[in-house]
Amino acid sequence: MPQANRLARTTCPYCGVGCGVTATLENGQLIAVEGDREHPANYGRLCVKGTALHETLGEQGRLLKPRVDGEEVSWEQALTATAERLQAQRSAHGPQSVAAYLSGQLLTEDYYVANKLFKGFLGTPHLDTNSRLCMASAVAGYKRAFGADAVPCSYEDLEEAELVVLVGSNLAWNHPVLYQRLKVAKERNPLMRVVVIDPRVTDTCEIADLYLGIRPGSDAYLFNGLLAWMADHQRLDSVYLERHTEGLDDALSTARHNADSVEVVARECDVDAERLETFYYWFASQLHVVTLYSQGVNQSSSGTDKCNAIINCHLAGGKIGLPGAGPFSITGQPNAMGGREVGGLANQLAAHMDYHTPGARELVSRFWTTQHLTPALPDAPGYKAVELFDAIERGEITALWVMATNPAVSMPDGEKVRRALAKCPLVIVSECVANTDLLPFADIVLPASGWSEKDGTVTNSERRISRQRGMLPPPGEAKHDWWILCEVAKRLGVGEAFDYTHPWEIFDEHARLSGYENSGDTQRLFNISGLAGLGQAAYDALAPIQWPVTQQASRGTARLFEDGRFATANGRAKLLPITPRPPEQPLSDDYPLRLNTGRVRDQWHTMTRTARAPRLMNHRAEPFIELHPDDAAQAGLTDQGLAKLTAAAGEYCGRVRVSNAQRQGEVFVPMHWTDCFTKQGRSGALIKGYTDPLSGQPEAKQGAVAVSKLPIAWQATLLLANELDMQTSPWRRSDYWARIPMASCTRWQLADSQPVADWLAQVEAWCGVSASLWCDDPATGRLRAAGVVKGRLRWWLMVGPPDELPGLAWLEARFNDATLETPHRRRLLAGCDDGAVDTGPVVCSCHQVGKASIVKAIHSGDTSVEALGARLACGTQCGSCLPELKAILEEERPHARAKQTANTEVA
Ligand SMILES: Nc1nc2c(c(=O)[nH]1)N[C@H]1C(S)=C(S)[C@@H](COP(=O)(O)OP(=O)(O)OC[C@H]3O[C@@H](n4cnc5c(=O)[nH]c(N)nc54)[C@H](O)[C@@H]3O)O[C@H]1N2
Ligand SMILES: Nc1nc2c(c(=O)[nH]1)N[C@H]1C(S)=C(S)[C@@H](COP(=O)(O)OP(=O)(O)OC[C@H]3O[C@@H](n4cnc5c(=O)[nH]c(N)nc54)[C@H](O)[C@@H]3O)O[C@H]1N2
Ligand code: SF4
Ligand SMILES: [Mo]
Repeated sequence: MPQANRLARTTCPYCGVGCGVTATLENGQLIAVEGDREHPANYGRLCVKGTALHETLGEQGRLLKPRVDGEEVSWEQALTATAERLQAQRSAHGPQSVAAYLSGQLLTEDYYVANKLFKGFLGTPHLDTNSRLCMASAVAGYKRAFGADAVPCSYEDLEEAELVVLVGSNLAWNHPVLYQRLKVAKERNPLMRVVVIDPRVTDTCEIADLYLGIRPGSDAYLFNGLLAWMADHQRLDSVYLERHTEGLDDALSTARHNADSVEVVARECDVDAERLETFYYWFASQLHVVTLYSQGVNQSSSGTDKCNAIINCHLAGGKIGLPGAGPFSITGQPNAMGGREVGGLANQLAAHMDYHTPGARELVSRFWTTQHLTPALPDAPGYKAVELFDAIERGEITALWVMATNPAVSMPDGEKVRRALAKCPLVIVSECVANTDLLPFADIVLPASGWSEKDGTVTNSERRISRQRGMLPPPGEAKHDWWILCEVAKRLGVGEAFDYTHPWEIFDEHARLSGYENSGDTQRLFNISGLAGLGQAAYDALAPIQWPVTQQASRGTARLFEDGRFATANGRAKLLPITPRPPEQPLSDDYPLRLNTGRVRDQWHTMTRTARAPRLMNHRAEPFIELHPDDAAQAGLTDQGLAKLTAAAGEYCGRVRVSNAQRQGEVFVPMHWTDCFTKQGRSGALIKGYTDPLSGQPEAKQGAVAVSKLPIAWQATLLLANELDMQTSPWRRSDYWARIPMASCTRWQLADSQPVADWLAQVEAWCGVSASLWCDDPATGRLRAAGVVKGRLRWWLMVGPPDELPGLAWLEARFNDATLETPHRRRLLAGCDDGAVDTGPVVCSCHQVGKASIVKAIHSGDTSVEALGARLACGTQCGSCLPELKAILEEERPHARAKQTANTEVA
């Protein structure tokens, strides 16, 4: 008998906005998701990644069984091997030879247990996290200024601000729901202004009143200049500075030294002086200013300084601790904040205490009862991510446990990291999916449960703790990360400290530690002791709440520092003297272009989950290289051609996107593609491992590369029935390939420098199925062919550039036909139904609306996104494509008008 639908509330596992999700479960399956209307992060909204969550689930492609040395084994064998081999490395090389590399995508409970096991009981400080690549500079900046890693703001502050400054943040794509909230607030408050500071014109600029397309890496000049300007124009809040801060004189004189006039700053930042001064004027004359910053600031060899340059300006103007004001570092991962809270960075201990916090080491030892252990809790920080992999390469660290991250892709100096992984005697990987670039390096593979299966908490960008709830059983033998860690702890002989039976017990311990001997003075700000002792039922029912949560603040805390007291020893916030530094990766004759890397709207990091939802592959299907028309022309590149980037550390191939959104001399590549999806498209291979000296965060936004045309003799598109899509696919030997999973087949884009003499023989050799129908044009080298076996379409091939492809939906559907009907069979080479129109590349992922349909609607009179939405439904669900719709409108309107005028004239 079918069970009735059940609704469950949980939290989205992607970005740091931390949206509440309501999931519909039917017959043990999660069949739909929508935004939780009561969740204070999103009030019912979801972005396109969130709305596709249920399409990423299912057993296929998941890791189902543990493996040791490539063999599937029982959990008992896997856990024993993990414990024994870790122990063996420790005995042979000492506790500090063992390391863990964690992730902001673990739940707080998983994270807490890992940190406690490695630092507390294995006695190694070498436990770091991918948040090092992400938030480390923001953390270091806050700690220097406020004495604690404390995000002062709430999302509401963005809505209440009069001026919102977005620095190095493509909010429209990367925190889409927050962007939507900001956009609505701006529509409601016509006085609100938005400034975007980013070398690239991004979709976020859609709502910008002012855009500053600065030279990459020059942000510190810009904010130093602002501080000096405020001082020169009597816009400092001297009362606030006097009462609540220190360090102004130093900060100001340093700022004046290197950014003493608008002209100097305009030159350093390569922006128009008048526009720059407009920004200064706006910032200085508003009290309610939020500066929201992200990876364009953090991922820099001077990221911490840039964060402080921003914070300086807020302190100097007293624009903090008020509604609608503050320096707001927006977090990337769903639980980067939770990881910081448990102490998951190598320079932290636990509960926001670090090695320099007086008495912290003794306190944590007492709490964990590790005082009498040898080795004891480490007394100095461990290696930060880049140093960690260097230490592995040196042979100093010999055992590494990686959880929920993929350093083989996301670390800078990718080839070096891979060498280190290959060399490391023991690599343990906890992972959900069966295919990643990291798994081939693993000696022990542990299948982990994933979103919808795991149970625990995450903290979003505004310090709000929400529950992720387990709704489905993990597939195969996959287990929860905390459980795996506890079982290994038992086999290492420290089981009594890890005898948890449910995540609520772990959360409870974490909450108690945060309040343990915490006198409540502001120095240990991270305090959620108000959430201790919940018990399982209250934990399960926990409603989203912002820390600190204490007896005095039992309903959480929306905003910090309202009383002007900071978490420093003397309670004062610090302004810091900032000397701007250029990027470490030098441009040269060999590598003359500045490389920028980042995200695309519909993919999440290494695509292990988002590529499982075919509609998310449509927006950007292949790795790409975006560059300015002049640079393209100089290198002889055309839009949609193929090109290669070369850097000192490695190479990258992708499809060319010629774009005016890029500054001249700069290229942008996405960070998402891996060896699972393309031949050579890992951005990490191009970046050197230079880091910020304070935070250890790598300079992922400022590489140096050269671009050249990829020499090719042909391009082809091969669609394959999924059964024929093999790991060893021989077409992978082509100079370029990109694999694009679709709903009922797999698409491959291929290109090579060697001509193919006989395509029909070639494709038969590749697929083992000969061509049933084909047509070719020897004059142009174009060919279309298809292989049909017993009435079923097995493959479809087009030799020619991909811009000649028909829309692929019709062809894709043919792979589902049990027997191809004659009319369909006849249309196979055309690739579409008779008279069918090509809808073009997908712009709106939610409703799968293509560009050609949009252009057609504009030409027939639609002049606004609303009109397009009414006609085609595009942009009416998550809204992420609205900026792109607007851009197409801008582009097409003149043509449409011309056409309409012409029509009128004819009439
Ligand atoms: N769709 C999607 N959303 C995501 C993610 C994802 O993978 N996909 N990942 C999540 C994670 S973990 C993170 S950390 C966030 C990141 O969110 P963002 O920080 O918004 O993402 P990025 O695209 O890496 O970089 C932001 C912008 O910085 C700009 N930039 C580069 N150099 C400079 C510079 O020198 N100065 C300034 N001012 N700007 C510069 C880039 O051009 C880019 O537009 O996104 C989160 N959200
Ligand atoms: N060039 C360049 N490099 C970058 C960046 C950039 O902008 N440019 N950005 C950096 C930033 S900000 C970030 S955050 C990183 C992100 O980079 P990564 O962390 O390496 O990327 P993900 O794909 O998110 O990796 C998460 C892995 O964990 C698995 N997983 C998911 N959930 C679970 C779970 O619950 N348990 C376990 N055990 N596994 C799980 C996923 O399948 C996936 O393989 O990349 C960094 N690298
Ligand atoms: S905005 Fe972020 S948290 Fe919200 S639905 Fe999208 S990816 Fe998930
Ligand atoms: Mo991140």
